[in-house]
Amino acid sequence: MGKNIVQKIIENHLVSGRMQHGEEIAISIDQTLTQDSTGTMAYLQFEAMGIPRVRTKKSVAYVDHNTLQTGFENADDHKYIQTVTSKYGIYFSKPGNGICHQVHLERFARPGWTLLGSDSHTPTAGGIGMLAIGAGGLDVAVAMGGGPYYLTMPKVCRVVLKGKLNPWVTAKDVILELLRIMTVKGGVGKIIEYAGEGVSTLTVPERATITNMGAELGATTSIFPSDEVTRAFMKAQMREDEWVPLTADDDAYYDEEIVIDLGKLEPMVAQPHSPDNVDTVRNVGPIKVDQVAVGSCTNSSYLDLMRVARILEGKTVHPDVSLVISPGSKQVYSMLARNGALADLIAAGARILECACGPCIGMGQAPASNAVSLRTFNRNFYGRSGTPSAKVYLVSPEVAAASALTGVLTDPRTLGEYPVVELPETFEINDNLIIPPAEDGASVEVVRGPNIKPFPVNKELPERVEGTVLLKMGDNITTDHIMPSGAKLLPYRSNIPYLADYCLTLVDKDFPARAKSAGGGFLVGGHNYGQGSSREHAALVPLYLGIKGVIAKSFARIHMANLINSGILPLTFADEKDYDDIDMGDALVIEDAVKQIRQGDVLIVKNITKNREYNVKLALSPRLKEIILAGGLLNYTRKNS
Ligand code: MIC
Ligand code: SF4
Repeated sequence: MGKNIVQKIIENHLVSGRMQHGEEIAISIDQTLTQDSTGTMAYLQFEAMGIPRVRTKKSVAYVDHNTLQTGFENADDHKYIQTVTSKYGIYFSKPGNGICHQVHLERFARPGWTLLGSDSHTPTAGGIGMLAIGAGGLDVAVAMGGGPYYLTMPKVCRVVLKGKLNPWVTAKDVILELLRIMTVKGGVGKIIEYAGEGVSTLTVPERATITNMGAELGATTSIFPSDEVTRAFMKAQMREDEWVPLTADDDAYYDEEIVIDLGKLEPMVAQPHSPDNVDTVRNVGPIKVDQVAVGSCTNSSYLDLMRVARILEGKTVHPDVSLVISPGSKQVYSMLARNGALADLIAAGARILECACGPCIGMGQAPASNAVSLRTFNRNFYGRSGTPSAKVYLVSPEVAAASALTGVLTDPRTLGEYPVVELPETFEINDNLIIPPAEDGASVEVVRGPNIKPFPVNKELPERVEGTVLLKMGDNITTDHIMPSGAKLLPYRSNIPYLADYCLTLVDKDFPARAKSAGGGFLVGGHNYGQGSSREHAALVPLYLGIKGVIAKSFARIHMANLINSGILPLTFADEKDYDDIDMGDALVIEDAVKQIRQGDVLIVKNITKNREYNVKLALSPRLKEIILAGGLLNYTRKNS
């Protein structure tokens, strides 16, 4: 039997394990990326590992999240990252150079290679045929040190794209349709591999929009073939020599298949507060819009912004709408400036922000109370915009631009002729904001500001694990619930004690105080607990608050890995009905925890308050169990090195 693309890349990088669904495998990592909001922690952990120089083919540190400098904290973190990366052999992409995923796609991503990034949207590089996976900072630190990345061999789901998109229907609508079909947990344990005649009708940036939001499906990653379209993009980026073809064999096996007829799609919208709450723009109707935001790693490419510029050219944004635009990279930004499109955007009334994540992660541009905000981003989780009462809708740049003009949610097909924008033959190449590391790292002094505080490290798992249930939650709790971000909190990503006072406050504002006075305990969750971001703060902060275990119906992949890396037990109910039985305040105990974990995959949790017992699963590989028993990956690595 032939091989699919995923199997081909994994086989080339396989360090241990068998490529069979459900088995633990380890793969070598060619490149890593970090961004600043997860990077400080990743580099602190890398330093703690005591390795003198990175051992990857290329590692890049981006600064794109914390670029608002309302106090010294963010600038201090930038200094820390710039010096620590110079010392250890990592390229540093300065603030102003753009969003990590957009820049990586333009300048570094390579078909057939592997990339591990401390950001959940790392799969953006799948648009160029790279196996690109998001992970917690500690996993990325290990990969920088030359260690392999361990994962459970996912299923491979083929998404066959038939036909061609109609004018005004875009790559964003393709992935919104897939979210409608699969939901935010439909991709868990899977890699999405795109195929079919429709693939060749999509440019690399359009493919990257699709792989980017595969993160919202919960998928391990998403990938497109590498073909002549890929070659043309890489040529235009002056990187044709790095191109290789990559296709699945004709008789390749897939675990699942979904067919999407591109010609039947129409403009779509994800409604509050979940990326899978999808309907057509037509069905949702002309709701009044207060804010429109174009940008983020999903939709901030040259093509995206040129189309927006063409739509707005010679017109004026509706008086009741605030339109903000953040270009994805310096390359995009300067090309728009040179060809005059930037002037058209400014003239139409757009507020131009720097090329960074910006409003996508709540760094400014919080909407007004109860406002409707249309965004070309990938996440519309509750509270993420900085205004909990705001209603955020996710749309394509075309829908965003059309609606910015009319002041209501608008199907752009009503605008008439679709502006034709071609991929340029050559992009503007100027890597002057990517600073290479020092050749002699030993002489570089790492600068640490006062905002950088030590991070918590767990202890070996005790025989008896006990505590009360400090909070009981429902399905699809996001890492934005567990550890909120935004302009007020992101500056403290290297200060766990400070962040602790905000943990889970979007669910229950009294949680941090309760956890502190109880000295820790358990959390109970529903399905897909921890979906969203790769931020390991969503595990480190609970660890700091003394959380010993989370019992849920199911977990999102990266968050579960982060819990294990922190030595927090990620337990799933063997019988989901037991979820209904547990209440906040119940006292739980796991006796002989170490023995039980070594003996099997099922543990008994006693509910002392109710005098009941529950079976919970901890079905982990022997290596992961050892990590839990050692009190996390750092202790485990120290013990075994
Ligand atoms: C996000 O989109 O939520 C982020 C901010 O990029 C995160 C990383 C973080 O929390 O710092 C992600 O997606 O991993
Ligand atoms: Fe940045 Fe938003 Fe992309 Fe996260 S999703 S990397 S915050 S642009």
